[in-house]
Amino acid sequence: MPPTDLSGRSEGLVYRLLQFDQLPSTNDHLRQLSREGAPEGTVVLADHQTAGRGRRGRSWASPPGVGLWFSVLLRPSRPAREAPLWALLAAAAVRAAVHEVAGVAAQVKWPNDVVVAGAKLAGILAEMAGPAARPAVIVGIGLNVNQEEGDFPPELRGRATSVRLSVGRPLPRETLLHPILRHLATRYRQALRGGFAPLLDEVTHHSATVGRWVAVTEAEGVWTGLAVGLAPDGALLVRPEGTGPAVAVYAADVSIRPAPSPAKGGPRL
Ligand code: BTX
Repeated sequence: MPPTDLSGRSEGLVYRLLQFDQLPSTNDHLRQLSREGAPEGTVVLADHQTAGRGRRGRSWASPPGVGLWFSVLLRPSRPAREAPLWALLAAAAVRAAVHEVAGVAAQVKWPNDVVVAGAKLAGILAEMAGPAARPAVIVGIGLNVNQEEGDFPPELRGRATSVRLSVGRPLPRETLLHPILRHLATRYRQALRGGFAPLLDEVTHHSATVGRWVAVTEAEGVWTGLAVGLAPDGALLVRPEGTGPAVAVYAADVSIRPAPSPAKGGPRL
């Protein structure tokens, strides 16, 4: 079935919104449209993804009727930075929108999640596309809106949440879509005009990670430390347990862990 075209303009960014009943992955479909020259602001939304993706080949549960599964094409005029900053930009927009529309007290969990009390409400998959001379960024957003606990696969129960579970009532999904696009456009314009510093301040302020003890899982192994801030390029700065200067963490999984006992003498904020 051809997509429904629900286009509009938000904060100076012209959105061309293509709505599908079902796609394997909105990121993959938008990548194809990007190759064919789709303009900045193209949005691909699917009611259901049959092969929704997270990072590193992980899958993203995207059942019909309950979530917002969509991808936005950006073509930044300044040199495109790597994915972490774009993922943080989208996470900040989702956090602001769910707070504004539904009063959800959400936080940004570095590098690409929005969480409520530690449970995953939304995940972002930001991917670079296109030649270096004309870079494109595909920002995929998966937001759980109306799932009840039993709607999540067993392995996600207790680790995933939805707007409905957070506020105790269902919400029409479209009431969240346009606010997210508006908050995304505001932050995008601001970043292009004046850089990412205000975004990093916002993310730090609403962070579930900065100021917490974390376990950092990298290809080489797992280590623990205190997350002390964000670097200008979006890396997470972690001071290893014991001693030493903060290390910039880029491609890793980070999980929150309890503070070590004082006897171990870890670093302080
Ligand atoms: P991630 O790799 O950080 O997280 C993936 C992990 O999150 C999974 O391994 C699983 O443990 C958990 N998970 C899977 N589905 C859900 C869910 N619905 N709610 C909460 N937790 C879940 C996160 O990757 C990035 C996800 C981006 C998804 C969007 S949807 C639109 C776009 N298209 C696409 O294929 N991906 C993006």
